[in-house]
Amino acid sequence: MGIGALAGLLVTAPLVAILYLANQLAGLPFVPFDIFEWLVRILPGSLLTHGIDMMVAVLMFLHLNVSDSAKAAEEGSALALFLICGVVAGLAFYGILRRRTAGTAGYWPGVILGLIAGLPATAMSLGAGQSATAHSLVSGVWVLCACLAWGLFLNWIYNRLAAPAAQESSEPLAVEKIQRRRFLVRIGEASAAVTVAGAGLAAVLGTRMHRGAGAGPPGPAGFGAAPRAAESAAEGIEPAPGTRPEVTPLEQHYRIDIDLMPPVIDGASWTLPITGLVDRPAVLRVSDFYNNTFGEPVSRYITLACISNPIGGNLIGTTRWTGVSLQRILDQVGVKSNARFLKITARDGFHETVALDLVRSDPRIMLAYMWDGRPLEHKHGYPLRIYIPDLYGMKQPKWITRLELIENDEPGYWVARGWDKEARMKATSVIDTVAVHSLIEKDGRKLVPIGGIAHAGARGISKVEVKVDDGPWTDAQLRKPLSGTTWVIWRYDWPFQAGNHTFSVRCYDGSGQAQIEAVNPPHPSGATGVHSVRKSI
Ligand SMILES: Nc1nc2c(c(=O)[nH]1)N[C@H]1C(S)=C(S)[C@@H](COP(=O)(O)O)O[C@H]1N2
Ligand SMILES: [Mo]
Repeated sequence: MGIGALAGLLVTAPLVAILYLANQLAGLPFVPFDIFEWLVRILPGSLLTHGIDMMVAVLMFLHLNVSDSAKAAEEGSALALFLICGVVAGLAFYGILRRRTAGTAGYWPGVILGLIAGLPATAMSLGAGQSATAHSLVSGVWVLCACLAWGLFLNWIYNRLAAPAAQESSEPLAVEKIQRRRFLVRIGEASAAVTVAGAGLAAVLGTRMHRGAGAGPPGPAGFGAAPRAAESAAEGIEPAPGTRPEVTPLEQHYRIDIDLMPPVIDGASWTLPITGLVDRPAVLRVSDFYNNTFGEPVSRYITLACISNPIGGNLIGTTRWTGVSLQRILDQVGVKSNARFLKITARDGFHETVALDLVRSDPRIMLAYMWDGRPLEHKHGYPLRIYIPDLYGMKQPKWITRLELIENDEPGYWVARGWDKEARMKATSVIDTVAVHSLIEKDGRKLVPIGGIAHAGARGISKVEVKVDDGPWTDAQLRKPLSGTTWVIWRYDWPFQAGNHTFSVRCYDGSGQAQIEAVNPPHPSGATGVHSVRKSI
């Protein structure tokens, strides 16, 4: 039995490497990721939620940056799952063959195994998978052939191991055992060699091919620089040393989506049909946005946060968004009087529905095509995503491919999976730094700068308070935010006292509403609770 599992592993590992190499070189499907994505889409929401919570908790526990490691952890899970499937398949295959046949049964079992694994794998790759850029016929044939080869190899190893026992071997038993062991060692070596060489080659060639292409897609030739944001730049107090940057560098901005590999959309052939209950159905193109078909675009600093962000987590970031007010675009197509909702569909199957009443009441709701003055990066939604103030990211599709005006509400992707229907951002505040090494002297007193961010969606922040140990809540200073839709940087200069201390922070939104101090996990409505930091000074 153990042999079956081992053979499964030895045959599946090189398969992963070869699939990866073909993916990097020819854009053929990377089946382990495709299967994982397929699973993510069909699993019940509650299970996924626990999975996500657990992953975030483990990463935070390991002090890994959640925004960097979340995708890596998912990729690791996808690979592990695929290998486990290979091991189980090997186990089952050998178990069945041993029971059914004395000796070998030729290669039919391998072909059947290849088909049993290959047909669903092909379907998942072509259906849910986004790893491939090659033609789907080529992709399908490739996956099927790869799975057949995998089944045949397993079969071959079985035959080699089973054969001597069946043909009344002339060799003494001990010799036979040694021969089998030697054979397994050779297979192990070959498997390791192919795996390492394939993965290594893919890594080298893959990065070479993608370098130069840069992180982001090219904008249409000659698009102008994005206009500066209308709002004034932040000013006032200096952030305490160690406070996160007020504008998140793009490469540090978190990424969350249901995809292991983000959809890569070709801007030249992308179209955006606006259909349903409209007077004049339209089809927009990338050039409509860059050529200002809808008039001057708007730029605005915006803080985006994920509803899965734990208290003090990294799934939050601020950058300058450029886009067109959705009101303007809807005015162009003429919304029929019975239309009450806008359904937004994305390339990856993600979708969300927005009430038209909300769109009419808020001209800031925009279709955004640039971040930080450049076309959206592929992973952040190129060519188009929506911005809806005050709501968590789960309500705001990237990679938009269709807008449809409809009469009745439909739950969005995550709403249908048990998350909050409103998904209004919770007020939250975080201590980024207790800057013990940047003591300042004021009026003969030593002060420790403490600082961080406070955020309450588009409601703004009116007050931040800091508490040390069991002392009183004391007002922090607020820096003028970059806009009404970003976090606010706060600072509190604390009179130095040696010892072991607990620092806590809480905030109030623009209307004076205090943040919720009761501890709640991210699911289903966004985390609440006070962020605290312990430090011995
Ligand atoms: N098409 C699509 N859009 C999506 C998602 C997705 O999975 N698919 N995830 C949403 C979630 S949950 C968040 S938090 C934001 C994150 O945007 P970012 O990855 O650009 O930071 O994208 C939102 N838009
Ligand atoms: Mo999210």
